[in-house]
Amino acid sequence: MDPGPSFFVQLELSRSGILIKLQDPWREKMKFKLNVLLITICLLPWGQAYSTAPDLWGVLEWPHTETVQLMVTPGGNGPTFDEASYFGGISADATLRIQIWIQDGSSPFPLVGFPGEDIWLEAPGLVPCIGGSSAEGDTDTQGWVTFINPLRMGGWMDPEGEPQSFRVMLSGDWLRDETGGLLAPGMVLNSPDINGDLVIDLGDLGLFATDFFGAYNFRSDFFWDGVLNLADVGRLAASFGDQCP
Ligand SMILES: [Ca+2]
Ligand SMILES: [Ca+2]
Repeated sequence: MDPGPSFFVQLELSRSGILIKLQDPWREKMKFKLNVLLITICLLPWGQAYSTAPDLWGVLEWPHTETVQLMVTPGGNGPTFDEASYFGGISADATLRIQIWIQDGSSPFPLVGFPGEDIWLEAPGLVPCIGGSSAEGDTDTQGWVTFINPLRMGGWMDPEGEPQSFRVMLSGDWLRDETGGLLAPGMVLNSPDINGDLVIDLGDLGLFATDFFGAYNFRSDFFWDGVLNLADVGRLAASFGDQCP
């Protein structure tokens, strides 16, 4: 009785992938076609695995131990990062430098030329214009990006809210450091666009008046000193009418 064709399957592990050999001693033609297909699959390099799921991590240069406040506006007419302040209106250079690394086996190397538009800052309560909180340039030859120019955003963060809620994002995921910790500069942001509709107008003036004549609220404390007075009124007035470019 004819036992029919029998197949052998052989697996080989190599740097270029897993080689699967299917052998059929009776059907040489089919074996050839299968081998062409399988060898084509095997030629895909291992390295392509991280092009879809890269192991990226970052380093945040952040020397501050106190929380830093930064006022933002939709039109980008707020202070620069190096004009930020600690509580009390004390000047603080909050220039944000971030270095991004890619892990290839045991040896990491800087992620060079990564698009700045895919690196951004976000927190609950903040509303960016399109691209308004992204890094302006791509990562440099050492993997660094810098945030120094005004963000284009409205809304506000609650300083009493979740710690580390102001985070660095990379392609939609939280960027973490080598040990898995969040990259979260200790900053709180507010904006004369209090209601976060990306234009500073009478709607915001009404909310500001509510805080000014009522209970203190951080959202209106643009000159961050715990009181609402002419310094805050001045910042609101200076940005009235501001909107996304
Ligand atoms: Ca508004
Ligand atoms: Ca104030």
